[in-house]
Amino acid sequence: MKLSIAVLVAVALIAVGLFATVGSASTQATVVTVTMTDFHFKLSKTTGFKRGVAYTFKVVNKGAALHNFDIQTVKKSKIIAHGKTTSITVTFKQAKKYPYVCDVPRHAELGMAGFIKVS
Ligand SMILES: [Cu+2]
Repeated sequence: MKLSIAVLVAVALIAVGLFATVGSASTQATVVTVTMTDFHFKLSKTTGFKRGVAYTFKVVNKGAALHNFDIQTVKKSKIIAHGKTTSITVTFKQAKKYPYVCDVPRHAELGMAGFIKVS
């Protein structure tokens, strides 16, 4: 009797462990916070991007003006107001430098532009 309970507990623990492993592998993307000000982007992660890996860019507008985060040819966030947050999830397909900008007129030339280097 004692032995069978121990076996049951062991099986239950293994099952929980398997579920936890599968769950995290399929749903977790690396979160990168993109802080937007007038007129600058600051990314919480700037190096070590890998192709084939999912990244969720959490885009936060701390400026006064409207802004967005547009990874050109890949995906763009919506344009958001001061104090708002939005997000986009991206999996880069190629090892190259992906340019990003803010799409609001003149913001890129004022400094809201950069590159994400993917290897
Ligand atoms: Cu902007």
